[in-house]
Amino acid sequence: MPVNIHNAEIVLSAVSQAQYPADSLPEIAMAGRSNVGKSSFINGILNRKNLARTSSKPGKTQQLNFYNIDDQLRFVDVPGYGYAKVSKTERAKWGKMIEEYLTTRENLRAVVSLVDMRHEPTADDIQMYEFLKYYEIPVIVVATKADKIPRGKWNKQESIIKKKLQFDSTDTFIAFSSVTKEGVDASWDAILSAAGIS
Ligand SMILES: Nc1nc2c(ncn2[C@@H]2O[C@H](COP(=O)(O)OP(=O)(O)OP(=O)(O)O)[C@@H](O)[C@H]2O)c(=O)[nH]1
Ligand SMILES: [Mg+2]
Repeated sequence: MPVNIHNAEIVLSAVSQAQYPADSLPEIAMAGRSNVGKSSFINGILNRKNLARTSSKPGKTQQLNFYNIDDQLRFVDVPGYGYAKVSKTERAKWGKMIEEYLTTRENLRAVVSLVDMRHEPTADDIQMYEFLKYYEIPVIVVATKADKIPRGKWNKQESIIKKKLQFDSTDTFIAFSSVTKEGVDASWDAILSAAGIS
């Protein structure tokens, strides 16, 4: 492993461009529906319990949280979309914050787009994927909570998700579980390759 995962820490939280870190480290952002497991994914691949705050209540992550990984790359934990109990104003603020980051950030190398492996992608999931394709941002689709469905159904779920998303075969698809750690190695391979670290 070319990065030391024990050397990971939060750098800062930001709501707008002026607050982003100023250097040129490659960044990988985690996007997905609220409660899909973005923060758990970060903790899972870093083998940490609570570096990124998680919660069974949706809406836990409210700002862009930047994590420094061994001074070689950064993870950006993005607040989740599709949470019904937020006001229109809040939703518009979220939209602006994430759109600004995704469309202007030169450090961004790929987005880990997380979807729940148990279900068909939601309209929001599809919209996010289309948005990333439109801006030609490489995508790593991570299907979370794989531990909650029997292994025998994984292939079928993968097909359903890919079909719904109109999955581009140049992107990577990974079945993941933060409980069993399934998919950790594949995730690192995809992330390091996108970040240009070998
Ligand atoms: N069984 C199982 N539960 C998971 C998995 N990943 C996340 N969870 C649970 O799902 C809930 C939400 O996880 P978070 O990581 O906080 O989700 P998030 O996407 O960061 O949510 P927001 O910050 O609200 O956008 C928590 O109760 C987690 O324990 C997984 O792979 N398997
Ligand atoms: Mg979160």
